Amino acid sequence: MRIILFGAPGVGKGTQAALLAQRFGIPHISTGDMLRAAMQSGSELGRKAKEYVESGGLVPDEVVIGIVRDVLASDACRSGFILDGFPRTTAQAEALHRIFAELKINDVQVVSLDVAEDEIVRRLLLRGRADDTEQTIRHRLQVYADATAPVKAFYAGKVPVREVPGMGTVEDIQQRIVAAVA
Ligand code: B4P
Repeated sequence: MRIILFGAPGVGKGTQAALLAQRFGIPHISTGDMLRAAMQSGSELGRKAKEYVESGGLVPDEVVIGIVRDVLASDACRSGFILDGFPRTTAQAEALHRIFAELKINDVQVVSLDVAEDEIVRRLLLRGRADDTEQTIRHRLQVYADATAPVKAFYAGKVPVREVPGMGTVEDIQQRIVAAVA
């Protein structure tokens, strides 16, 4: 099972990816989690990422593309993976396509989660992570509309794109995703 989980910030990508990873026994690759772990450890990657993550901007493409390539090339991803939060720009999607070709990775599906904007803001304010202030959330939603939403058009006609409504309980949404990728 090879899934790219796509959607706006706060649609529940991280929540659903963790459950899918458990269900299918495959790695959950979250660029957001990797960047936050790097920031916490104070590594060079973390120092590079900090200002972007804290303001709700996107970390430069070359930084995230490098870390994703290394993970996908690892043995752990041989039988599948869930990509959560990557790609977020068309340049990242193009790079990912080249990585798939290079590593001979096929059978990838995109699962696109959709949630109304008011509900996204409500969920993120409730989550209360350091980058979940009202101002940062609005900025992340704008960045999503400008830079990330066009990625879906990139995938149209290249790989199957499963549209899944992201409103409802976590369990209901999980069932919808499992049915969509079967
Ligand atoms: P991410 O870590 O990817 O976070 P996210 O998009 O905000 O959240 P997600 O959609 O995973 O929502 P979650 O399940 O947590 O990105 C953070 C930052 O990292 C970015 O702003 C950027 O700076 C940087 N970054 C990451 N990847 C990058 C890349 N590729 N390129 C450049 N920069 C990058 O759910 C949100 C909340 O809703 C949770 O509290 C959850 O409990 C709740 N929830 C989930 N499902 C629910 C449901 N069904 N009902 C009610 N609540 C629900």
